[in-house]
Amino acid sequence: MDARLIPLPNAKHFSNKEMESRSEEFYMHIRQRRTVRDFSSEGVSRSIIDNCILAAGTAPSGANMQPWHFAVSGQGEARKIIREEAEKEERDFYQTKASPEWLKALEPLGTDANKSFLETAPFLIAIFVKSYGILPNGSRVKHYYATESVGIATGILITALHNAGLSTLTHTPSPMGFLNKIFKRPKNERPFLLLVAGYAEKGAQVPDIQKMSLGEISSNII
Ligand code: IYR
Repeated sequence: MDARLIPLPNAKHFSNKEMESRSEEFYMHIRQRRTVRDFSSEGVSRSIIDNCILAAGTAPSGANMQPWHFAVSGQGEARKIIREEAEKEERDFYQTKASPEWLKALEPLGTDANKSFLETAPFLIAIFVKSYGILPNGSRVKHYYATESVGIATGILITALHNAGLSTLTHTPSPMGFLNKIFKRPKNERPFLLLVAGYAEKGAQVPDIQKMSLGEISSNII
């Protein structure tokens, strides 16, 4: 047995009453998160984005391999290329690749191949899954549940950005291979999604959609 264990730092024991109000307050806060497509170009400090990435990096991961990478693009020349590459894939998606069923499912969201937000928003965070690690001597380290781990980290990142007061858009151009080239990421990293972050534009509109009720998303057995 080689486990190195320490006492749980900052252990808490809230009363039921406290947890009741904390959980409700958090729900009231997170339910205000909306995916936004109209971004303001107003600047946001990089340190805010860094704090949110640090929060994401606290996510649990298979064997603590932390198989994620967050590549950040501020307002710069790369933006035009990112938009062009993404829109190329998106046109292909909307015009050729997407099944009628998929297009029907997207209809209520009002999305199309125009991705102007990729140039407008102050930050793009390209999230990569490290399929395997590489040691300084070049040998490979196996990663476990890498996709699940990065999904959890991304959820924390979106929550942290919302908590900071920023809006996000989880953008999934497909295929996303071009992100490796633009963000100069190695072969062992696979693009997971492109997160757009910034202030929502004044007067931004969002789809009139609802989240499911507790009874629809949850069940009990005794
Ligand atoms: N990637 C495309 C299409 C798209 C797919 C899903 I699933 C969405 O929830 C929204 C859009 C795009 O970004 O437009």
